[in-house]
Amino acid sequence: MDFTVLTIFPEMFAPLRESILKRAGEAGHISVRLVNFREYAVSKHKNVDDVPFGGGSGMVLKPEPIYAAVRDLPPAEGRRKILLMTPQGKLFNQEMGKKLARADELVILCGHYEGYDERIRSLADEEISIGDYVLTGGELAAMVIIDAVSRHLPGVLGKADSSVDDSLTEGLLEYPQYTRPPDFEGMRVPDILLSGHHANIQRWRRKEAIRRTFLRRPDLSLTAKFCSADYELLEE
Ligand code: 6GU
Repeated sequence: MDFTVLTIFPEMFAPLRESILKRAGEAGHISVRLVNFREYAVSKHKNVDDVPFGGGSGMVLKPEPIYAAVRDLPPAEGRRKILLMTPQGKLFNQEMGKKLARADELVILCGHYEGYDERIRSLADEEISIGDYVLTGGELAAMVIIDAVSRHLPGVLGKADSSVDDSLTEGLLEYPQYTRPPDFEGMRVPDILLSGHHANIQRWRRKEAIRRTFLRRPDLSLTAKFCSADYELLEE
């Protein structure tokens, strides 16, 4: 997957050069190209924003630099999607991350200031928000998208922790996990996990995942995928 990010703060993307995404880049599973669209500004002072027509506080991103940067992208080599990061976009979730991972190239437009000139929206295939709060800019949101999408690409995660096993792929929260020691300051690991009885452990984990989802995220429990075995499990 080739990510191209249009931003006036390319230095903000340093975190992508750590850990799993660093390895994914080195292995050629992903590439991240940062384009500073200020370089496409035409005015003497390289302005990318201006005051809003009609008045009001704050500045608005001008259309020209972003249009010029998009028009200057190399021709798409496969399926290219252009995403606009905005709190007014569709709320990002696990399923959207999985779908976006089917593209060959994602171009991510990051805004700043109070907003975008409305005409910038016509460049985008999709507008995406990462949650119902306002960030100072789209850069952190873009990194969230890059991370959540990359996890679904072949080779990025090892086989041992494939994204296929993500709890949210089933629409549920994760079951409780424990490691050694079995007794830490009187807090004991549930006996069933020490029993070695694989089938019982699987059932316990499924039940705890359902319980936790129902208690913490009742909204998710309405859309989770349940099977007939789940009903028996919950009647025990
Ligand atoms: Cl994508 N951008 C900004 N600026 N704020 C946000 C957001 C995006 N998603 C949630 N809040």
